[in-house]
Amino acid sequence: MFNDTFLRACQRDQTNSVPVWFMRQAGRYDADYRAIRKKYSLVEICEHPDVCVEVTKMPVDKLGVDAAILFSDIMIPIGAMGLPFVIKENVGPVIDTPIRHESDLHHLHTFVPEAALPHVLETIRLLKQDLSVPLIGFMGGPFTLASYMIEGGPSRDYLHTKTMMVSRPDMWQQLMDKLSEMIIVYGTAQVKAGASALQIFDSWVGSLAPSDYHQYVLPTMQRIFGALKELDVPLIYFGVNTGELLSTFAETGASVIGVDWRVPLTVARQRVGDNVALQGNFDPAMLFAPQSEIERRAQAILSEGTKAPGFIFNLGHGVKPSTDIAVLRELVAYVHQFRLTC
Ligand code: 1CP
Repeated sequence: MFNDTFLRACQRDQTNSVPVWFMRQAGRYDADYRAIRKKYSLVEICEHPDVCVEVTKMPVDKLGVDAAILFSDIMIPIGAMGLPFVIKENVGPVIDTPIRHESDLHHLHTFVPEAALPHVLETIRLLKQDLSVPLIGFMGGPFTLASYMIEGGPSRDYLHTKTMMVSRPDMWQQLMDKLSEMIIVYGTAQVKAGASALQIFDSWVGSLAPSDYHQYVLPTMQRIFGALKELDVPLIYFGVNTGELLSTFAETGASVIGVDWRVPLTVARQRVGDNVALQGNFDPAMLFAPQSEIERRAQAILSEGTKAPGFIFNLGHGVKPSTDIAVLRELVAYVHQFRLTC
């Protein structure tokens, strides 16, 4: 039987239980996953649909979550746009030839998903036949992708990125346009192949002041969500440290807004209004707390989150690789036994 609780909560419909999934739920915390990673790199997993299907399904089978998220990375389409990257162990994506000059932008190709990433779409088609829960497709957000492309890797202060944004707004906009085009066609291709929802990970956009977000990013997000809305699937928008941006996030056209643990859900609800669902916001570091403390915090999130229709339990950011798989399993069971009173 197909479990549609996650989709119903995204649409703010009534559900019998609160759906739960975890960002970065692919099993870095799991020995079976680590065994696969010994044989294949991250990119190689994505290039082998049979392996990619197995890895995507693992958390559904092992944890009992209500949604699967495609195993991939936000940088995969960037490589396919002609900007090569490598994933460095314990660092993240690294680009040797970052975008710094106008001519660097001209090297980026138009992204045609079926031609560039046929194996990703094949993986989604296989998953569609196989899964008993909805599949979430995803893309990076334009600011977050731009930050890797301009900095050349992870950054603390996004100096090159912010400098380009304010001193070369023309170049910044060209990059935003190229990325929004990629995000729209890639999201569309993922849904056509079988994804039931899309999440945009704009993980690092919370580094911007609200006025800068409004001026340099919001129009691009409105263009993206405006186009993706035609697909008629839930559109989730998430970033870290975005408390002060939440009211503006409600103007992007996203139908679900992800919240991290720094903002209480009642405050988040006031900021986003009643026309969107909320997703979050358990602090992933608190998965290392004693079981009773984990349950106390989960209970608080559940009672705050369910005050209005449309709540999906998640972490406030990704699962840490050293998390105990049993703790994740127990947390899923705890969320599922919570009964909605509203
Ligand atoms: O090779 C490896 O195993 C390295 C670890 C790894 C993995 C498993 C990376 C490198 N990416 C991924 C897969 C990945 N990335 C998924 C698949 C599903 C899952 O793990 O459940 C997803 C959803 C992502 C998304 C992603 N990649 C984000 C957004 C979410 C977030 O964590 O904020 C970001 C920012 C990236 C970039 C990235 N890729 C990898 C790392 C370590 C990072 C972050 C680097 C940084 O801190 O800047």
